[in-house]
Amino acid sequence: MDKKVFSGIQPTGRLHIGNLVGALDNWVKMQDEYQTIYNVVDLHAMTVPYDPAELQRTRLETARLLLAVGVDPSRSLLYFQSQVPQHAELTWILSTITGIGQMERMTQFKEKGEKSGQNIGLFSYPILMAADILVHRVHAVPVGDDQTQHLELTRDLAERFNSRFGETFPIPERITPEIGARVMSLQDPTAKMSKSDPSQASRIDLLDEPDTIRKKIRSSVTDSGREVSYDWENKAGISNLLELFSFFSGAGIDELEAEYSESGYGPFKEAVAEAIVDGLTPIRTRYKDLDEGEVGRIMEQNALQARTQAEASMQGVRAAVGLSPR
Ligand code: ATP
Ligand code: LTN
Repeated sequence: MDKKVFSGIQPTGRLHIGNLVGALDNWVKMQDEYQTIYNVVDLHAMTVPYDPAELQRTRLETARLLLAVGVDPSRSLLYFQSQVPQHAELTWILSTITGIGQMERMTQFKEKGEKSGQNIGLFSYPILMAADILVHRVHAVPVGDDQTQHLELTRDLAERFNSRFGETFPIPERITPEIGARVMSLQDPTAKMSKSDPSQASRIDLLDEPDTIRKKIRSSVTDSGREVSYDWENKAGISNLLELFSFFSGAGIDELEAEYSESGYGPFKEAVAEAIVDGLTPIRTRYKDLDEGEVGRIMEQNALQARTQAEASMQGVRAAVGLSPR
C-alpha cells in the first residue's frame, strides 16, 4: 500500500448519484489497495457566490455523507482542505509556473465564470486543485469525466515543476469508471447532472426519500419511442437510465437491454427507480446514525495528521525552489 490516492469534493450542495457513480464509488473501493486521502474542498466552494453560514453547514453535511457512503476514517485521511494550509502555499508556488493562456483555455472557468461573475479565485481554481493532488505526491485521482481537463493541467504542472526544479512529483493518473463517468441530468440528457442545477428534478440526491426518487425517475426526460436500447446518439435519456440501472443493480447493460427491450418505458423506469432506492437506503440509514459532533472530531484529528504529512512534502518543495537550504 505505498501508492497514494487523492480526491476532493466541493461542499456546494447536497451530493447526488452522479457524484456517487462517477467518483465516490471509486473512492470507497480504492481504500482496499491504496493509501487514500480525501478532502471536502471548502476553499474551492468559495469561488462561486455563497453564504458563510450555509458553507459552514454544508461542509459538515458533506463530510457526514462521505462517511455514510463508505469513506472509512480508519483507512482514509478525510479532512477539510482549508485546515491544511500547505494546499494554499503550494497553489502560490505552482501559480508561478502556470501560463495565463493555459488557464484561459479551461472550459469550466468559461462556463461557470459567465454565470457567477468572474473572480480570480475561480480563475485559479484548477491550480488549487493541482496543489491538492501534488502536495501529497499521489499516484492516482478518482474523478468523474468532467475533471479530465483539470487533471491534464495537474500532470502538466507536475512535469514542468520536475523539469525546472528536479524530480519532485509523481505524475498522477486519472481514474474514471467505465460506465457512469458522466451521469446526465434527468431533465436534459445532454447536460451533466450537477449539484448547482437549479432544477431539483434534474438529479437524485443521496438523501432523497424513496418516493421522491420514484417520482424523479418517472418524470425523467426520454424520447417518444418505446424500445429500451443503449444508444447514446438517439436515446440519450434511456442510455443514461441504463447506466444508472447497471450501476445500482450490478447487472450488465446488455442483460438489462435484453430483459427490458419490449417492456415499454413505464415498467423499465419503475425497475430503475427500485434499484436506486435499494442502493441509497443503506446510505441514508448510515447518515442518520452518524453524530455530527463525532464527524467534527474525526475531521479535526485527520487534519492534524494531514498537516504533518503535507509539511514533510512541502519542505522538499521549498528546498527545490530555493526557499530553504537543501
Ligand atoms: P457543481 O455542480 O457545484 O460543480 P458537481 O455536482 O459537479 O458540483 P463536484 O463537487 O464538482 O460536483 O464533483 C465531485 C466529484 O463528482 C468529481 O469527481 C466529479 O467529477 C464527480 N461528478 C460530478 N458530477 C458528475 C456527474 N454528473 N457524473 C459523474 N461524475 C460526476
Ligand atoms: N474540482 C473538483 C474538486 C476537487 C478535486 C481536487 C478533485 C478539488 N480538488 C483534487 C480531485 C482532486 C470537482 O469535482 N469539481
